[in-house]
Amino acid sequence: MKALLLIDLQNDFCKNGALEVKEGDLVIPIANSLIKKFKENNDLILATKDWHPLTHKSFAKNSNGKIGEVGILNGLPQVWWPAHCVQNSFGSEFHPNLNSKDIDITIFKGTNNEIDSYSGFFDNGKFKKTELDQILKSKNIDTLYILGLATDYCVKFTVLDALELGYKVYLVEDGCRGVNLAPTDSSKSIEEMKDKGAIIIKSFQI
Ligand code: VGL
Ligand code: ZN
Repeated sequence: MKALLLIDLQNDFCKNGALEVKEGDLVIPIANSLIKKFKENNDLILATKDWHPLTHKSFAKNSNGKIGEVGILNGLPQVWWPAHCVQNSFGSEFHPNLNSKDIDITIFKGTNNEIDSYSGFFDNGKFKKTELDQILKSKNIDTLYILGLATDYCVKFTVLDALELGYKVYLVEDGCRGVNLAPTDSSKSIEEMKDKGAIIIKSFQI
């Protein structure tokens, strides 16, 4: 069985958001068209939400870091981000044009102040698992179609963990956009996902 997994389609990663991803909004119609297809086929639709407390230590201001620079948070390398996706804020809501009523299950991540969580499956230290893997297994899902924001962080780490956990993964390339702290970060991420076994496709092929 297959499922659609939408990564962090939240206001803060879209136009005028706190951690705006260039062209982030352009993936919303692509997500909606796939939501429609999966719904028509009775396939499961899941989404992740980045869901930080105001006091999250990935925020530059909470760790005396400089936005965009890399530091260390509890022993792990950490990019310092502007405050974003604060729990229950407007920025943490799904993009208003996303057909979120057809999302069956939402997984919240990044809730622990002390560690960031890019992947929908694990925190960045792989100390704790979210409920995502158990949910997928309980519904006999072995194949994931993944898209969202941002290519070089949450999409990438979700895809790599899914592959390690044994899922067949299709990355919907036109449904992703990246932060690109360095200009080639997104294209390098796509190469890495491909090298590790992800099948790179365009939405029209589904
Ligand atoms: C993300 C940076 C910080 C993402 C989340 O959704 O890719 N990136 N938090
Ligand atoms: Zn975050």
